[in-house]
Amino acid sequence: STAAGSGRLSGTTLAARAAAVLRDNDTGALVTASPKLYPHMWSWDAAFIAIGLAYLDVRRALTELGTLLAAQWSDGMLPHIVFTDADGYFPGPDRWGTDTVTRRPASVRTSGICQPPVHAIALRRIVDVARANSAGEAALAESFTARAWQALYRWHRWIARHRIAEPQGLLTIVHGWESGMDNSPRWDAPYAGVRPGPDLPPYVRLDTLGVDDPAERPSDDEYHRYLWLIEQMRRVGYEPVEVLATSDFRVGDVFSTALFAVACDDLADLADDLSLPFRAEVAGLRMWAARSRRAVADAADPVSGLAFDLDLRSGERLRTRTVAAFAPLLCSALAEPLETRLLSDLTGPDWAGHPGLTAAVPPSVSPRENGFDPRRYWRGPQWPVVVWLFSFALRRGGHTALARHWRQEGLRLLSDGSFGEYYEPFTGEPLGSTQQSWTAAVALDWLC
Ligand code: 9WN
Repeated sequence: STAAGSGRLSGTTLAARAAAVLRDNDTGALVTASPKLYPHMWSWDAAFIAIGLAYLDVRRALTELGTLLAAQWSDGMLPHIVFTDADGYFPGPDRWGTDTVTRRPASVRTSGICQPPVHAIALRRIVDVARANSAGEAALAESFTARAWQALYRWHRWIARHRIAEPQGLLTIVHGWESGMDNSPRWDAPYAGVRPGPDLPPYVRLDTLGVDDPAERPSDDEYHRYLWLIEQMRRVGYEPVEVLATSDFRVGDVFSTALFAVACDDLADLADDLSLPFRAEVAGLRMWAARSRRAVADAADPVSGLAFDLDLRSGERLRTRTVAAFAPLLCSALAEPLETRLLSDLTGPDWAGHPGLTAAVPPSVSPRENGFDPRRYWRGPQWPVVVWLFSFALRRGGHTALARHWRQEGLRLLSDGSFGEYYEPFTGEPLGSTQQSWTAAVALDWLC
């Protein structure tokens, strides 16, 4: 079933393999992010995984979102990791020290930070998939939505209350992990201001054991800073106001802000669509969506249209050219001619149109940017989930031909069937973890 000896699997075989990855990583209540490197549930992975699951079993997809929502803290925060009993990942729940935090539900162990708010986007997608499947599945998805809506709203309200930095209106992150793009060069300048104290408790990294080559992961120096930030937050009990006041890292993230804008509208649309009785909440969501979209537009360079993060501690604009700078395309933040300008940049030779690429989809950093590293994590490789987000947004924004093209090129990347976490852009080699659940989920959404 490979295409003419190319080592590429046919669509049917690839879909079957993707389904097998999700099945193999399924513990019953949750699908782990990957079998070896990440044996727990990650917040934004879970959203994408749920979309993939919807093509196999809508009920199971809804369970995934339900498991994540059951770990929601009483103030509304959705934690970035929901831990299983598995060992082998560091920092685990003991290091996070969240067991003493009473806002965490007693039944689960979690981390103390969050990740990009893509969950309402996923739920809306699942409702659409369910409706296309059958009346029975549609009813399941709709009744789940009616039950889960307020929890998702409380998650959005937590962000609006605690993480929207005025006057810029960007979504604030307090750790690179909250962006989902851990060691992106976006965060190099802010991390330079993170100075681990001598009282940082010792630790041993485990993540480097889960990959072929430690150079595919962040450096030790970066990890030291990651652990220091956790230590700072642990000391204030992850209390949101105190975290903002004490953290060495406070950045307005354009990519997360764009996703928040889309997610707020999607959650509001779900309420309207199902005639849920939440008029005031829907008005709030529409306002947060508009405010976030405006913040992304305000962060955009007036000539190039690229949107740049803002270091809220130093006031510095972070002008590294990473794929996140195309955030305005995710939420249609910019009017013409800037939108077209951004699109031609992203499809041109600095990005997806670079002549050396195996698959013509955007890498995490432009190959023409200083410091681009084709093998190291968020510093250059292509990430299927990011490609999926852009092609999904482009299709919604009416750029259907380009969306179709990226779907096809994205599938080219995945067609060896190993479901890598990320890919070397020039050789197409899968890097990091394999059997990565969200990569399999993205394949299912593209194929089904
Ligand atoms: C830290 C699970 C997660 C993704 C992130 C990705 C990576 C974790 C790590 O893996 O981060 O949260 O240990 O490297 O950067 O986007 O959610 O797949």
